[in-house]
Order: sequence, then C-alpha cells, then structure tokens
Amino acid sequence: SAFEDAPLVDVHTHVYLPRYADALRARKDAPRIASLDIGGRTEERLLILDGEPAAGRPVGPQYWDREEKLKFMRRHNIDVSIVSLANPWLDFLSPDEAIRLANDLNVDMDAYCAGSPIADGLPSLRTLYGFGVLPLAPQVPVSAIVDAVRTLKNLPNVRGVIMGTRGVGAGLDDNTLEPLWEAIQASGLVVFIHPHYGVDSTAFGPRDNGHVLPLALGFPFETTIAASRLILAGVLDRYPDLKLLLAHSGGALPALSSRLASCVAHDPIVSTRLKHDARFYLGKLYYDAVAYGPDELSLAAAVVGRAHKYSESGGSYDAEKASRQLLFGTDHPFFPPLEETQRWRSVDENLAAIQEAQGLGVTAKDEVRGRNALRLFDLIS
Ligand code: 5CU
Repeated sequence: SAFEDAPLVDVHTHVYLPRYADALRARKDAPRIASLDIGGRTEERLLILDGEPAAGRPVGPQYWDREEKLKFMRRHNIDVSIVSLANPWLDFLSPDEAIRLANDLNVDMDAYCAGSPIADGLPSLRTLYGFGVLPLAPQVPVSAIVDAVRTLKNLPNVRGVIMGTRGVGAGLDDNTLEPLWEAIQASGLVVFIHPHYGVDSTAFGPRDNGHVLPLALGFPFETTIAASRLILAGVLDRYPDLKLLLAHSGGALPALSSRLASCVAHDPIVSTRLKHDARFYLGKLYYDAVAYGPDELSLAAAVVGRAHKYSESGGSYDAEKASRQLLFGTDHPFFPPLEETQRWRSVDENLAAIQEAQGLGVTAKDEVRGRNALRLFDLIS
C-alpha cells in the first residue's frame, strides 16, 4: 500500500523466536512443542493451553521464520508489524532461567527486527519492530525485572514489552510490582497485556467444543479481569502516563465499564479509593482492533470517546479520542484459515470491522489502521 496515504500497521502479531521454540521443544510437559506421530507421520505440535487435546495443534515455520512473517505481511499489504513473543512467555521458568532467557530473547527480537527490510514508501522505517519480554515468573525479584526494563533502552527496535496477567504469581495488581510500573512509565515503553490462562475451564462444561470457548471467552475475560484489577488497585492514578495496550479490544471491559463503575460506587471498601469514576480509566488505555466485528469495535470506540466525561473535572464526548486509542492487529500466526486461501479471513474481518465501525470518520479509520500505532510506538511524531 502507499505508505503516505494510509499505512497499515499490525500491533498484534506473534512469533516464537527460534530460541524460545527450542526451549519449548526441550520440555516434557505443556507448554511444549512435541514431535508426535500423527497418522503415521512425525509432526511437530503446539501444546500450550490448559486442557488442550493430546494431539495439540499443528505448528511450523509460520510461528518462527521471519520470512514467513514478511510473506504474510506482503499478502495482506501490511507495511509495519510490531511483533511480540507468543504466550506463555516465561511464566513457567525458574527465576534464573527467566532472567537469562528474557535477556537473550530481547537481543534476539532486536536482531529479528534489524534484519527486516525497509518499509515500502517510508525509508526511515523498517517493516518489523518488536515488543520485548520481562522475566515475569514466580519468585523473580522485582529489581531484576526493573533491570530488564532498563536494558531494553539499548535495543533500538524494541518498542514495548508484552506481558501476561500473572505478574510474579499474584497478578498485575500485586503491590510488589510497584517499582516495575514506575520504571515502565519512565521508559515510555508500551505494555501489551495479553491473556494466556483464560478462566477456570470447568465453567465450559464437558462437551468437546474444540478451542472455541477458551479462545473466544476465556482469553478476553482474563484480560478484562486483569485490566479491572489494575484500575481498582489505583495503578493508573499513580502512573497516569503508562501506555497499556489491551489485547482483543480489551475483552469485555468496554461492555462492562459502567457496571464496573457502579459496583465501585456502591462498594464501601472501594468507593473512595480512586481519583475518578472507573469509566475514566478506559480512556487511558489502548486497545487493539482485534474485535472481528464492526459493532464490537464501535462499542470500544464509544466507551473510549466518552471516558473523559467521567474525569474528576468533567468533560465531553471526544470523537477524535474515540479513534485515537484503537490500533489494527491480526493475531498472526494464530487463527489461520482451515483451508488454503490467499487472504486470511481473520485479517479481513478485522479490517472490515474498522471500515464499517460507527462513529469513526474516514481519517479516523486511517489512524486506526496505522498512524495511531506509528505515534504510540514513537515511529513518527
Ligand atoms: O489460538 C491460540 O491458542 C492463541 C494463542 O495461544 N495466543 C494468541 O495470541 N492467540 C491465539
């Protein structure tokens, strides 16, 4: 696509860097990449989710090979991708392993991006930038995690960090993580908050529904809970310049924000804790546009645009803000089409959602497709 007109930037696109794929291959328990006998042929299979069928899912070069990522981008006219390590990151490692592997993977991610071609039409940009990872695993001292944040400053192609929702075991609202939020805010790095565990799978019952319920509902509910806990802990009051990007358009948070605010207002323990109405904080967050439908994306835009009304000092609906904090994403290489097609249905659904969303003008849609990301990741001013 012509970059000057409407760049297309993918902020939700994953890789299992080769070093990480090797770490998964070396494991006997999930999360792992296993070589299994599938119908008489040995195939590599990905086993990462709780309660995953024993045969897992096919995994191949599209998960680790940079050329495959670039091919996918060319096929869908994506100009720039901000690539992140896929789940479950380093959650399952010992503290020493997590610290060592985070450091190595961040260097790998910088090199993975540095080796990518210049973006078509804008010679100052590469096609690939990356999110780093932090050694967020049980028992890792917060000082080591803060050190990892500082080290990212030396990696010019790393523009943010991806993290799950467990922190060092007690979630992202754990008081222990306070110095981490301070360091991340000071660094200006974007934090991509992404699910992995879903919710208690017994809630989904015994029927075999494949991966539908954990991915369609479990993943977004996990993100909804993590973001709500951050709000309720006052993290966004103490660190108002944090740039938090929520996966899958914030899950159910936009739909539940007024209920959340009302529950806060009616709760004797929490009602005086926050500086603002809970809905205000939704306007401080960024959301990928991985919603798969225009009505769901419109809802997120409307809630973000209205958030300012709920500031302590009041405000009005801000149509420009409504679009400013949404950013196109694909979730590649997950959600591949079941049959070989030129374009991926999951990509086209997310592009159509932006195109058809209510309340966003033509310029705003172009911002969501790419310019918001270029600004957020400090790639243009
Ligand atoms: O399909 C899946 O399992 C996933 C996953 O694990 N991570 C992700 O980002 N999207 C889909």
